[in-house]
Amino acid sequence: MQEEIKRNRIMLVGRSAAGKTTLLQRINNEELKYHKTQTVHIVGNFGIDTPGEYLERRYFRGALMVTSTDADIIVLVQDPTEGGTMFPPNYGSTFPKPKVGVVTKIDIASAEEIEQAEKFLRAAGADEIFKISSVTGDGVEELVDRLQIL
Ligand SMILES: Nc1nc2c(ncn2[C@@H]2O[C@H](COP(=O)(O)OP(=O)(O)OP(=O)(O)O)[C@@H](O)[C@H]2O)c(=O)[nH]1
Ligand SMILES: [Mg+2]
Repeated sequence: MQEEIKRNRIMLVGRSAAGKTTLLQRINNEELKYHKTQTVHIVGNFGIDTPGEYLERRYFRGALMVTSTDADIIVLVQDPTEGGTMFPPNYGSTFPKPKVGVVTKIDIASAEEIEQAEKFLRAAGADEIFKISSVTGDGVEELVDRLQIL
């Protein structure tokens, strides 16, 4: 008998333009196409995409908490070219779930920017960090393996 492997569901959190939707498109083998995320939406049977505003505005933080109950892993998404972070220190502790940090856009970021982004994610409470480019696909396979979503 074949053993059923449990597949995880992930919720992506990060500021506007961090690269959440594009990463989900890449994982789901969709054409990379920019559209602003206006509300929570489900991608495939594995991804919960959220709008950047849910992190940026205090008013929406409760919505993220509620949405996260359906997720097995919280993915904190950081754009290294942002020049700062929207994640408060220890932000991840609001979610009693494993937290994986993802540095996006490594195809256009400098080594220093990537290193700084990693520090932001560690400070936010990411247990592990992956560095990826949704454009070139670098690092995406390793991330997907770790998340056990496909
Ligand atoms: N060069 C490069 N650009 C990227 C990468 N990932 C995303 N982008 C670009 O960054 C912009 C924003 O990406 P989105 O994926 O829409 O960002 P988001 O986090 O979903 O933003 P909201 O929906 O506003 O919360 C788009 O123009 C993408 O093409 C990447 O890995 N490399
Ligand atoms: Mg989006």
